[in-house]
Amino acid sequence: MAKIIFYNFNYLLLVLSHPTSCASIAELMSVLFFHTMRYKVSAPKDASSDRFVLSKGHAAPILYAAWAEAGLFPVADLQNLRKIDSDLEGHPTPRLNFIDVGTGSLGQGLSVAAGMAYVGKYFDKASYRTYCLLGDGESAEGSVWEALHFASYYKLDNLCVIFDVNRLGQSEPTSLQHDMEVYRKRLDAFGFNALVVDGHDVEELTKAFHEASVTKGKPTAIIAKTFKGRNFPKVEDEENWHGKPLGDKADATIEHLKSLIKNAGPLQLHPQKPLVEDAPATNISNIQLSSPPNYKLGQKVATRESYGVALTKIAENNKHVIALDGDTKNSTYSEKIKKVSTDRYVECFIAEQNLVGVAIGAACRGRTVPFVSTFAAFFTRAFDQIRMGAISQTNVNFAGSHCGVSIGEDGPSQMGLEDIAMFRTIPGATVFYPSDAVSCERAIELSANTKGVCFIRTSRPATAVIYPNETVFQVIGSKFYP
Ligand SMILES: Cc1ncc(C[n+]2csc(CCOP(=O)(O)OP(=O)(O)O)c2C)c(N)n1
Ligand SMILES: *[C@@H]1O[C@H](CO)[C@@H](O)[C@H](O)[C@H]1NC(C)=O
Ligand SMILES: *[C@@H]1O[C@H](CO)[C@@H](O)[C@H](O)[C@H]1NC(C)=O
Ligand SMILES: *[C@@H]1O[C@H](CO)[C@@H](O)[C@H](O)[C@H]1NC(C)=O
Repeated sequence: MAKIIFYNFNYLLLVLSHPTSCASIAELMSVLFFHTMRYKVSAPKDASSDRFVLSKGHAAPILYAAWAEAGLFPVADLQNLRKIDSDLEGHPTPRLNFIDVGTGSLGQGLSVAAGMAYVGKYFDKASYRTYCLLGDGESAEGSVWEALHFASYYKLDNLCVIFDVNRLGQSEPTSLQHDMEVYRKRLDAFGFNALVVDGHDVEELTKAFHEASVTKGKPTAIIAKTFKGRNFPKVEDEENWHGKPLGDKADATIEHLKSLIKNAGPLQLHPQKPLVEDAPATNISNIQLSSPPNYKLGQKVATRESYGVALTKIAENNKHVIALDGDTKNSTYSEKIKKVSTDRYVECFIAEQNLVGVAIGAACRGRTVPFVSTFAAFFTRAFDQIRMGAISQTNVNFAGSHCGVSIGEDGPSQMGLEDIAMFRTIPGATVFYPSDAVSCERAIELSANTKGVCFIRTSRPATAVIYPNETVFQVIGSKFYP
């Protein structure tokens, strides 16, 4: 088990990339990939398979080694790690067919995993589980705690979060080092089934993952005490080895690791349950407004309101359309989707970075068509998540309201002033700035069918309808006032 993967990942990792960050999670990855998780190697993004998000994306080499060991591609291909013509980059991206989302900007993976778990529990209502592995250093990010709060509030018992507490960050020890009790208390307070384990003990890990799978009503956090550079002589638990090749220590380290490999055969403890193929089929193509725009020329309507109207219409047309918002639903009018079904709305509260991450997770594997809304100004604090969304090839639609100075008396803190510039820097993004209710409804319909990040910018004040109901719009270009 643990021994097999050790073998493959070491010979290349000792030379390149982040070997010590991989070594601390060798047993965790082995137990997850060869004992606990259920997935199809023949279809790595199968709808019913368990999900795995490596939030500490710099440990990508061990993830690649795990999939190679599972049989997805030849072990020899691992030699291409970090080569200019290889997709086996230093951090994972969905250019690889077994990766759902890009990670590497730390602190974002858990929001995405929470989005996947929310969809699994409440929309797909399927058996698959979601696993997310984080570094302890990365856990200082506020977005991690936003995601933890979201996961426990929505009782995501199909989510298992693993903290690799290896004591060290990049440039110095982490703030909490190996104070496992502080982690346990915090996660317990956040509503998790919090388990402290020896992260290098395969049997203990097996039991913890089993406990996670039978714990109902709350997510589980496995807080694994580990050592960075585990079993690398004179490197283990030492500072100054983050992201460094082992150089002239590599050969001796590989020999030492080989001497530790004892093949005791497969673990009998809590044998892996078979994959249950119960995720429903989805069809998210050709989404249409359930009825055409219905306005009179000159009628005064705010585009934020016609956003809500259009969202409701496409939600009526396609059951996979969902809305997410951060406590601004009666300003952005996303709350209108509740008229179709209250279930189609996901309240993410005032935590915009997590809001965006959850939407990116919800869009994975084409399970849903998310529309995520807040004031356009507040998307700026999630710029990194949006940027990573583009790297993740996400199809999330962003609706930002209260654009420009026209909101008036509320003042500049509420005004979307940077939003167009921000979304225009996102590779492959489509920016819609509809000028009236008719064009706004069509912009929503178009964005539901447009790949990549879409941004729809809406206004607060009521403005005159200028286009006849039957006007046809398309992506690219603009229309002149008729
Ligand atoms: C948002 C962000 N800040 C900083 C970095 C640079 N960085 C990459 S790895 C790392 C240390 C991570 O420490 P930890 O989470 O403990 O992971 P470990 O490698 O120790 O397993 C840092 C600071 C980053 N990738 N993303
Ligand atoms: C998906 O739905 C669209 C719109 O209803 C329809 O045109 C298309 O044929 C469907 N595709 C499949 C594969 O069922
Ligand atoms: C479209 O516009 C006309 C003229 O403003 C209006 O009378 C009509 O009710 C609108 N609705 C539809 C569906 O045509
Ligand atoms: C939103 O709803 C709350 C609760 O009903 C209400 O107090 C508040 O005024 C509403 N805000 C807007 C902008 O409509």
